[in-house]
Amino acid sequence: MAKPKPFETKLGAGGETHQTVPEKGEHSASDAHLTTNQGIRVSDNQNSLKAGARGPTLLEDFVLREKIFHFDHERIPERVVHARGSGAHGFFEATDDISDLSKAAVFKKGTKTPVFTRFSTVAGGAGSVDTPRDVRGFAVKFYTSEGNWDLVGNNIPVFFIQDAMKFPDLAHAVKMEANCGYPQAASAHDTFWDWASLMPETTHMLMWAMSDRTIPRSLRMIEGFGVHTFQMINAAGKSSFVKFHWKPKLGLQSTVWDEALKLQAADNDYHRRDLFEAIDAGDFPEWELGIQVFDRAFAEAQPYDVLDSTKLIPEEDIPVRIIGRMVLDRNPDNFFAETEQVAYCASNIVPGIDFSNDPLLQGRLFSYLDTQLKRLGSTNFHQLPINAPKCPVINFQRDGHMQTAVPKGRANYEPNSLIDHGETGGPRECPMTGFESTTMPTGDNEEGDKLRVRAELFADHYSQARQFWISLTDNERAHVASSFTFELSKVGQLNQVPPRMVGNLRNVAEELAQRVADGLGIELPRKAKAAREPVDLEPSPAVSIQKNMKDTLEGRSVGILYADGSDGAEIDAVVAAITAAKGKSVLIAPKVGGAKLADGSLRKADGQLAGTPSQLFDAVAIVLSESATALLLKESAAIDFVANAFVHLKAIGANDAAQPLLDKARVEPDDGITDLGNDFIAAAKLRHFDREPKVRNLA
Ligand code: HDE
Repeated sequence: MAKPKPFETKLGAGGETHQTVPEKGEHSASDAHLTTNQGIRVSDNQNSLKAGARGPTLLEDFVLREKIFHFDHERIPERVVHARGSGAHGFFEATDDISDLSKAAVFKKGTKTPVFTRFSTVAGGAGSVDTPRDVRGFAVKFYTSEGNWDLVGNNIPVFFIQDAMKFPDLAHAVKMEANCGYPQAASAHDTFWDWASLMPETTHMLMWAMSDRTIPRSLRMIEGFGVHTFQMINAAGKSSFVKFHWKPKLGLQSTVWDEALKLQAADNDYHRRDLFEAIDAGDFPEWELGIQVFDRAFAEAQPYDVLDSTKLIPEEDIPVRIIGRMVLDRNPDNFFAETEQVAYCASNIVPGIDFSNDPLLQGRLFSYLDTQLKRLGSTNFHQLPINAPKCPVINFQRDGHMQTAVPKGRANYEPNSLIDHGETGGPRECPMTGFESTTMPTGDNEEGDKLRVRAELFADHYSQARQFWISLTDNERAHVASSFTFELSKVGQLNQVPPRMVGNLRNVAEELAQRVADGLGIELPRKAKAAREPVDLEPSPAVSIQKNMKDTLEGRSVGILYADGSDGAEIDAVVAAITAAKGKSVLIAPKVGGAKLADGSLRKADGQLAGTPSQLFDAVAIVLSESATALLLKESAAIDFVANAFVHLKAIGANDAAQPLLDKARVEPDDGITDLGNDFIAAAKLRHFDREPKVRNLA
């Protein structure tokens, strides 16, 4: 008699179900019929069963009841934070030998590991907009040969709080207000700033949150950070501390605030669409994975605590060593099944990586597993195809809601003598290769006393916030000051909050505090007493976006406005130049169908002017005839198209005939305003921050 086998699942085991609807052209005669979930063919999917043509609907109608029953339960609770997100499949490839640091198979040079990555905003609900001022989640599930590793990070290297105890307070304060249910997806309101101004430890993160990092141009152009200090463990059991970094191949790029606001109006799904369309078109977004590696001696020599998530390690002190790359090359087939049901757990870790004693990380280790039970409704959520490891899963956990596997035999306990362990080995623990928590102490509480305290250096809330401020360009500093001013101006009822916040900012930079106070029209308040006096650190240019931007059109798009009478050759030349520079062209005409060119031919448009404003693009080209220009001078959408491109600091290339439109839009000459030749392509690769003082009061 065959011996019973232990329970084993593989990714996709439950995936190909009878409910899979074939793609077009894949139908066979037998699957071209609708059925109920019990497989019964449906004869009529238009009409419910009634007692007479005008009579009441009958309870007997199991087809109707099943259809509506399923519909009624189609939503699961949205994530309590990070509800709105976009995901994609891809792979991670280890490109460097780091066996001296980690024994994890995922890091073995040349190894390719499938991943599923989900980007998210934090505060808004699942149906909110893509471009609010907000931190972006950057969560990667690595389906490694040794089990799933989830690196659940953000696009900012530090966090608001130091201890998990404060997380529910942070989330409650930032999300829509408890009584009225607004604002959605915005931190600019009373409760957030009330809380933040009372929590000086948020200051460093607030500096990042008020910077252009939180209004990214594209999810393909953000960095990612593991935030906490982690450990890597090599085959000899040696531990090293690491911080994880994702660096986008397309470089960092943000929008300006007015543009981010206008993007919300133009396209709620701007980032989701951008990611999906890029992958669909074969322009696969790519990031390098880097690590900062350090030891205990380094950690102990720093003026901050490496276990404090409100602190970073300047890249100038420990350069980021690149150890691999991630390419996202496949869109999800089904948003719900994959992007919605993916369940990241900060506690998912593999041998060769380990946690640290960061008290924020420690709290996360429980939270994610717990939340998945609420969201997905079952302890068997790991069996969903998007969550299932791609290596064997063998254990004696059984039963539970929606158990989709059918474990065979009597053996559901360990140890047992029911299973033949033979050569293949049995489901026993594996001391040699299994995950072992490192025994190396990582904190300073090696005696193990139970204490509700924070380590001493956690009390420095301002030094790195100050370092961030002095590391930015003048424009970036102006943006931070304006963001604080804007956000605090939205504090409606709590008059004590803006001065309290500005009092905290005086510990960061007097100049910043003064600018915000002036912007708010308040007296400079008393400086808040720092829990620990900040120290002056060297600037860290790595934190600036503008100092690290890439001069490229790759991944960027150019909107080309044309109209009746435009010269086809001129359009073609611009499109060719953009394509050669690896950019994308989008043709926009005043009418939906397109426009009749000078030679009488019709050129189809990709978008109509009124619905395709310039905030959707990185640069614009205006190719018009004199007569079309004259008509467009009376068209506000055309004037806005040019004027917004100008104030959003984008390159504008125009032919001579279009000049009156530029004049009407109050475009002033600078390096970003060109004809349609090569100068335009060079200008289109950049944002023209030098222009900013002309279009915005940067005081
Ligand atoms: Fe999260 N976080 N978090 N978080 N987080 C969640 O898990 C939580 C923290 C992050 O695309 C939730 O599945 C606690 C830091 C991302 O599905 C929840 C604490 C960082 C995502 C949760 C933190 C993050 C989440 C909500 C403090 C950056 C989205 C739904 C102890 C390093 C993942 C869910 C996705 C999601 C709890 C702090 C990043 C409730 C308790 C720090 C990217 O479990």
